[in-house]
Amino acid sequence: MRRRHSALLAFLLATSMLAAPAFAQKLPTPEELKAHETTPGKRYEPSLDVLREQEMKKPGVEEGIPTLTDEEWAIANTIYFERCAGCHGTLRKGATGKPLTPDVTREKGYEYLKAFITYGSPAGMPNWGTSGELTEREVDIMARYLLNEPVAPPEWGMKEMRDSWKVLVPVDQRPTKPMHDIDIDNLFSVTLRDIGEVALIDGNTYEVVARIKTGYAVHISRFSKSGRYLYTVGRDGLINLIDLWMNPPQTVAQVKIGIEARSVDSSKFEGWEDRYAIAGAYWPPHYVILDGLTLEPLRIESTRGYTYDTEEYHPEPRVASIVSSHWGPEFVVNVKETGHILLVDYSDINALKVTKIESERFLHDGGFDSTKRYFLVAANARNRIAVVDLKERRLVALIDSRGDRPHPGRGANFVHPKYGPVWATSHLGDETITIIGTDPEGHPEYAWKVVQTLEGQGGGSLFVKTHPNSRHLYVDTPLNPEPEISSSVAVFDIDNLEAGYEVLPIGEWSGIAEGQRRVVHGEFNKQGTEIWFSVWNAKNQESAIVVVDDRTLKPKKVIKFDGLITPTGKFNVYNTRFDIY
Ligand code: DHE
Repeated sequence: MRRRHSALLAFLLATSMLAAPAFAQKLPTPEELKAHETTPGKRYEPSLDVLREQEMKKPGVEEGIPTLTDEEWAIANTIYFERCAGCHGTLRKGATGKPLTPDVTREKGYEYLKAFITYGSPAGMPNWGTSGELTEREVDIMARYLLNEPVAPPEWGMKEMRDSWKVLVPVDQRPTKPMHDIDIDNLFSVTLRDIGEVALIDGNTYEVVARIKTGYAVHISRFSKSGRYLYTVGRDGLINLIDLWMNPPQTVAQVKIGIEARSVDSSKFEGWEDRYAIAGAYWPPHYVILDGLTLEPLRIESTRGYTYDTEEYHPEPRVASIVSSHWGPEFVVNVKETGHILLVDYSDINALKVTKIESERFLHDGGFDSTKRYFLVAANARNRIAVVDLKERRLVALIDSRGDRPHPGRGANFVHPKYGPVWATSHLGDETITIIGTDPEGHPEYAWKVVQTLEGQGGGSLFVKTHPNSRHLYVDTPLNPEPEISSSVAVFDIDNLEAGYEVLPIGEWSGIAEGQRRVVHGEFNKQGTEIWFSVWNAKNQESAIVVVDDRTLKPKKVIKFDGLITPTGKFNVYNTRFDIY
């Protein structure tokens, strides 16, 4: 313990956090140690756990630079891509975190790096050592790793994509009508994260219709405008095209569009329904336009370029959320690190027109307002919401979200009794739920302003949800450190928001006693009468989906089946297809 404290003192002095030399005589107080702890919200950064599996060549020996054995090198790469690259960048050139290139790290030196990794910093670096997440040996390995030259992960271009592309059932061999009588519009595609599958569950009978092998840890499911096709994206960049007309529904095409990916969608503008798909990658930093019916990769566009504000070159701007405009033949592509919202016109992909809208850095997730004319996206590390008008194709507002790290998912649209149509988001870092006016015509005085904030159960929220047929606003908190909060959701009565929230103990309702029981991602059925929540436990523990009756706020059904492992996102065909949320 004493050794740790003296290393911390050296570190605090080196980082000028302690000004008075007299203070250096004392050991840090518990409050000072506490200030270096990092909240769960700040840990919610990309984990590049597919890149961590790539073999990356060890750099050559350099005089005066500590070396690593092959075993240590492999450990360091795994840790770096899993825990560090999200903030410091795949190439160590910086993202939300500082650059860790050798010119920087060698100047700081081994002792400094070791202390920094051990204790973290109030600016957001987690205290990996004192939290027990990294052992002393691992901290030592990481400090030496950072003194060495960074590795460059492989690129993934058209050749690799085409080599990975498979059409399993050609278009002319697919059915011409649905081959079953399932209510396709009320199906839910449920991510079974850690086993690389989605389960299709019938929203009327709660029966599992199919379990389909997909990429690893499917991040989202999106449906074609016709409702026939389901597109999934794995973290490993594998896109599956699933034909819901087949009996049972099955994958008809696949392509791997990159090494780390999170987003996919398909063309929705009138006349272009189901024609194209688009997928965005974290690594390599690019988006790809695909044939909507076969997934043939047609066009790759890099996002490498300059930040919107300081115009510095960024070598790896990740593609975050993508939505498909209903107002024109355009995809809306959000580029995280440079802060550009791209409107990619797909009407002629051989002469691609891209409108580059400057907004804010660190764009992440977002959704439409109720008219679908406006798209609202969180620049989460900047606590702002950018609003784009897809009719006039311009930025209309940048709004301070009034909380720490907005995380809307797609957000929640409802008609507020006083402010008219509004959109809501919760936050990762605190309990704030922010409500923004979205009706410039009917309620111009409230449009693009924060009209109200509510207090939810606490930080660690990922998703809010409601439905046009519901008068409830649901707020999850799966990343909250308190088990009672992470295993329950808060629900507000939209007609009486001031009354505060009611807590739904979803984890308890699931009947599961063991594990962390994180309750995540509410999704309504087609009718808007039920909302489904995942009870997300560890891979070796029992998980469940709890269906809540929206009218009574009581549990209606607990879905469990063999293989219901790590359920996370759930996507109802009808609501996702028409962007109803
Ligand atoms: Fe997500 C949406 C990225 C962690 C479940 N997540 C998104 C989107 C992005 C993203 C860019 C928007 C996609 C779109 O609309 O096109 N998510 C990231 C990350 O970078 C992050 C922080 C860390 C990582 O390495 O992935 C992350 N996400 C998580 C989780 O830990 C969750 C809970 C479980 C998991 O799969 O890892 C999770 N993210 C989701 C879900 C959505 C999502 C369910 C879709 C919400 C919706 O309703 O549309």
